[in-house]
Amino acid sequence: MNKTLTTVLASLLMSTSAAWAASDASATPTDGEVRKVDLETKKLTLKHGEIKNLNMPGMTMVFQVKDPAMLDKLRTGDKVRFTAEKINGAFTVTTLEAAK
Ligand SMILES: [Cu+2]
Repeated sequence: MNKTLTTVLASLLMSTSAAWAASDASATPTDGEVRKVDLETKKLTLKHGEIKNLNMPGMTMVFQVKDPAMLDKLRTGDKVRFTAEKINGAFTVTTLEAAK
């Protein structure tokens, strides 16, 4: 392998891991639609777009919520904007607001 190519590959690797580190630090808001609100188990089912900081494509899935009060005003079919993070191994909605 020639030296130029090695340098290019090395810097490519570094910028990729830097991007990962940055995305771990800050959650990007994602669009979602409420599919189910479970007040008993404090869980929320969302159909969501790509969640960049979790490296997750769009899908419908169940989330924990950081604050159960988030669930109070939600109804099935509501459009929301939310951020999610992995907390203690569980995908957790950390912020949530109604989408306009
Ligand atoms: Cu998902």
